[in-house]
Amino acid sequence: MKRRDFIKNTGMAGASLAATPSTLNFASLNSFSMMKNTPICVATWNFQNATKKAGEMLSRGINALDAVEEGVRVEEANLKNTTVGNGGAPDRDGHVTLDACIMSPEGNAGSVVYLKHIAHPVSVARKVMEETPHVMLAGEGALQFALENGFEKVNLLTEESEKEWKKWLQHKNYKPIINIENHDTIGMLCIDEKGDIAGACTTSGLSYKMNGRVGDSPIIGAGLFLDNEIGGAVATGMGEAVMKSVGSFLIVELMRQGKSPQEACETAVKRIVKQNPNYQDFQVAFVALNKNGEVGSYCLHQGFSYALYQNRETSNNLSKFYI
Ligand code: SD4
Repeated sequence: MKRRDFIKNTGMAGASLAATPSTLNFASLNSFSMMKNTPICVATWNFQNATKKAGEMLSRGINALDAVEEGVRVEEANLKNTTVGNGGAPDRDGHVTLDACIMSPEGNAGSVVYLKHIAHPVSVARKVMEETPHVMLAGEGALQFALENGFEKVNLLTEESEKEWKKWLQHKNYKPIINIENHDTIGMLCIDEKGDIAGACTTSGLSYKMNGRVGDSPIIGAGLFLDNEIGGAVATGMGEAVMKSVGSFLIVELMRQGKSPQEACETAVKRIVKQNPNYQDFQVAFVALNKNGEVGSYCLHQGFSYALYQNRETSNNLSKFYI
């Protein structure tokens, strides 16, 4: 008998087993198989166009990995979103450089950092995952790989973003404080009809960042992490704080130990507060989804929301916050 069949056949009996790490997984899977509210797609911020796209694909029976890639591509293509993909704000020297990553239910991962001229970095990350022996490609090499794989070279700096950058150049006030107004990174988690989880995260990073700066979003464990037996987490906000706490990995490991997605997100934000005396000055936010389809979210400053597709409907949901 296959493990999955065994799990199905044991029904709720498995859920009452003592909560050792290995039996926890059985418990999660058991209750998942009894759930009615999948598929689910959740994303940072009010990106309902993206969750709708991915959610509707999931509702048609498409797998989580394909859905999550297509979902975040909606924001990569959105020229009005100045922190993701095409139309993203440049660094202080005028280069638009993109970071993205993707993870599959099998635990595979692909990532690109400091990628220029390519409108859909998440799809390049997926190719890295599927067609190379590596996890991450950076800069020139990532661009070369993208072009060799048929991605089109485009100018990502829109007239609007260039205008804003030129305004910024007049005072060059470089204090990469992230607040509610200039957040827009999309991190997304999908759980498909089979109960498999995939995730992606894509951004142009902090506006007017130093040339060469890479944030948390393409770093597996920081901007995104998932374990198909437990759940997943995504981050947005000040990447440096998320990287120093390996936030998404932390949340998945806390869920493995039995915390709910909500409790795990709260613990991760409080860890960041403890590590950063200047926590008043920046925003971080996490969204997590467990194998049972439970969603949690927590942010440092009030104002973060997440988009959710569930029961074939999309909604915007205000996150709980620390201050
Ligand atoms: C970064 N975490 O590069 C990203 C920024 C972000 O909405 O989330 N912006 O640090």
